[in-house]
Amino acid sequence: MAEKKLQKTKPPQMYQVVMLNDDYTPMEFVVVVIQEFFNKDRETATQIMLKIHLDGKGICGVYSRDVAATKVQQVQEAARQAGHPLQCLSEPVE
Ligand code: TYC
Repeated sequence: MAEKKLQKTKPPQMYQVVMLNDDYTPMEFVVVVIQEFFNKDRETATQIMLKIHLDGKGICGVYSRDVAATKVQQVQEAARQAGHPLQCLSEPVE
């Protein structure tokens, strides 16, 4: 009889998009970026921005690897176009 393997499918690894504080990017720009690319309302975006400002970094959202990489690119491009040094990265959760 053919060997039967139990097929276990693990949920995919998720990635958190982390934004870093700096001394130059305006708070308002960060709030707008978080609203626009991470689909947060203004109040939530402001809370996340203030957390980054105070703690040095903060999580803007958790996504599959490709989506997280796209978010990072979108933030980097928006910051570059506006001439701000805002930095953002994605890393595996846990
Ligand atoms: N620290 C910046 C300021 O005082 C604001 C800021 C917040 C910058 C969050 C980047 O990811 C950031 N203007």
